[in-house]
Amino acid sequence: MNQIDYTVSGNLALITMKNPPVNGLGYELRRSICDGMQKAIADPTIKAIVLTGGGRAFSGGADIREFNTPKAIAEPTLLSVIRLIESSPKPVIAAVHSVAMGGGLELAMGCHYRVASPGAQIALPEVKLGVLPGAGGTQRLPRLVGLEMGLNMIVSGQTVLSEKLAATKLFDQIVEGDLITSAKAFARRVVDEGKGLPRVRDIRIEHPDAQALLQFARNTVGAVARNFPAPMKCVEAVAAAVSKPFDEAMRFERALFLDLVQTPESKALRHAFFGERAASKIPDVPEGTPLREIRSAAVIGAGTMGGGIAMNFANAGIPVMVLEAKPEALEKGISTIRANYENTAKKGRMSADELATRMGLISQTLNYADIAAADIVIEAVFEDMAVKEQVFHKLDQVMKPGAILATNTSTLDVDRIAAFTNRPQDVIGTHFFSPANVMKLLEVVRGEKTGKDVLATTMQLAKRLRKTGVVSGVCDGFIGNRMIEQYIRQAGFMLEEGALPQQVDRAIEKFGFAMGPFRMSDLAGNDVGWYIRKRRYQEKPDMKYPRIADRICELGRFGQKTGAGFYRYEAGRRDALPDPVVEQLIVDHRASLGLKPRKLSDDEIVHRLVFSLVNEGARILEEGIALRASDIDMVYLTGYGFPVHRGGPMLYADLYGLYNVSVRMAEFARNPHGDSEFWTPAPLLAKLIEAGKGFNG
Ligand code: T1G
Repeated sequence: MNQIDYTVSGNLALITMKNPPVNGLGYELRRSICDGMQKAIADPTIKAIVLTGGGRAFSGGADIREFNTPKAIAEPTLLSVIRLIESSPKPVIAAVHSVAMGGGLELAMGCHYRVASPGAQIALPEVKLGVLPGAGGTQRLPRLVGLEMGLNMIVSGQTVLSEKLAATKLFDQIVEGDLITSAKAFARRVVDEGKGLPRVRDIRIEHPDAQALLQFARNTVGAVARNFPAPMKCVEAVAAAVSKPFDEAMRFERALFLDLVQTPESKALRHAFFGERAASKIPDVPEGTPLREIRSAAVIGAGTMGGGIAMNFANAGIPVMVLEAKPEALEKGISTIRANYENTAKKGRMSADELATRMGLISQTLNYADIAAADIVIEAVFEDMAVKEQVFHKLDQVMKPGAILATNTSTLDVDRIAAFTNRPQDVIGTHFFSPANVMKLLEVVRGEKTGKDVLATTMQLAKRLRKTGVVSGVCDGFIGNRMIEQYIRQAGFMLEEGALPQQVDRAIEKFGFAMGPFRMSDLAGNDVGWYIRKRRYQEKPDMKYPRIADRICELGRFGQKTGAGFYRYEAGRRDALPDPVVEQLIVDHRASLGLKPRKLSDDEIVHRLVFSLVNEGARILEEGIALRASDIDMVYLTGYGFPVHRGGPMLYADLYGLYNVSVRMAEFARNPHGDSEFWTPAPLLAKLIEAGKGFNG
């Protein structure tokens, strides 16, 4: 009983779960609840039992960490705990507060009565983890809140606040004030009035046309959940609640759950759940590191990036001042921000008041003196070291002591930038991804001298800006861009070997990427990559590089912004249309190399692209640029459109099997054209294969 408190008051027993942080229903807690229940049932002086959660949650559900381990199915399973409660000869009253999710809500629904505080987060979010409620949730929730609401909550995983469910059978009372006092009073009334032992399983689901509703749900889910099997199985489990006897439907639900929990999609979603949380943990920066207060911000540069960055602060309610060198640039930047907000408002996603509030938080200036008092300043000027040097010299002179000086550079050396100031401990990289007000990823680049408090403050700011902050060390391209460079190289080699842009893009988009490399390049602007490659050719003259992208740029085909790139674009449209000019250019280029084109399979295309990320990611990991493999996955899931149902490049490699990855890499290395040296497995990869391990343990 070490994970509950068991207290008695009068003829009531109070069982309080205590498994911080969220009373995850792991084996120990399940065991403890059963022990507490048996004790109360055996005690003749106890007439009713109140069950609640200690700390910040009633219960956040099953302990996801136990999934796919023996503990998850060790008796008493959650099903057994709920069965013990439901069959109790004494009434069990759940006192629900803060969070009752997943198995936590299922536990409450197994009780005879439920009282709740207002504002409690109620959800069956299992579908977001690639599974479905596996302890009766699909059978009990529709019985308590109605078929339509139950179906919607289970298929979407959405959270509903307890008071919104006050009119349903889910809660017998929503109680203001002290929950436990009210729950005990309710329990005493149950006993005194002999209100009996109502079981949710005995409630009949009433609906005028259940089959039509279920068919509508099947059609809707089928259309949107192509890569995820769980939503459709949620519908089928709820359908069983309508058509099958309770116990048979429970067995059906359990079978679906056990099937889903083994799927790669569920493993990917659970990996992302924990990966998002792990990313904010920095081994040598303790939890309690004092933070600097961020009450105001400044952004240098009102271009696409600077404007987007400023919007992040306004969206978080943080006043931000935008500085530009020229009035016309400043004017253009601010009007672009306003236009973005107006566009959102036009779509009904922002009210006029909200728009005014956001714009009211954004001020502008041409004068550095005006930003001196800002708590953080983020530079988003041209990606050129000389320009950065000018800006950081100025910031060093102007900014108040203790201000954080951040650079939005996407590849340049943050240590060199820090050295332009006398306060390198205050300098950090905050690499936003375009469009900065949309993309969730924020690479937080830790310089050699960046202070721990500056790092901790910036990571906390990432959360306030609703970004996924991932710490990167200093190297060319940090984590994401360093890996994507290898990905783009392989894509270019494959054009030279025999593929066309549309085949490469189609193959990787079928794998699940939001956009293939050539469509992505046309969108971002082919000149961006061209600028970096020119630098690369100087820095690494021996590095083997495909050259078709250069040929495309030499024709001024920079992509959508010039109406043509790897594809052609009709005026005012963004559809990427295959272009015979490009195909001829590729044919001519192959001939100039003396290359006889060959057929490449989609499988080769996909795995050369993905495993190029994996091999470079392994090098980044062993160099300590990334703290953990799941950080690399979070970078790709939140910044590069890697398919969520695959979990990120490193998890995909784990599930593919690292030995099998090395076999494919050996195959790619035998290809005389695709840079066989690059395909030497990174030492860490070889080590893990040797140990029979994966990147993620
Ligand atoms: N299992 C294990 N750890 C969990 C957990 C869980 N269910 N929920 C949270 N944590 C950890 C989390 O990793 C973090 O750890 C800490 O708690 C605080 O979380 C049979 C099969 C509950 C709304 O999907 O949505 O029940 O980083 O930072 O913002 O049908 O956590 O501190 O080490 O998110 O206050 C279904 C998932 C499970 C709920 C709290 N339940 N959790 O949010 O804190 S499957 C869920 C959340 C299931 C049954 C099925 C949120 C929260 P660390 P946090 P928060």
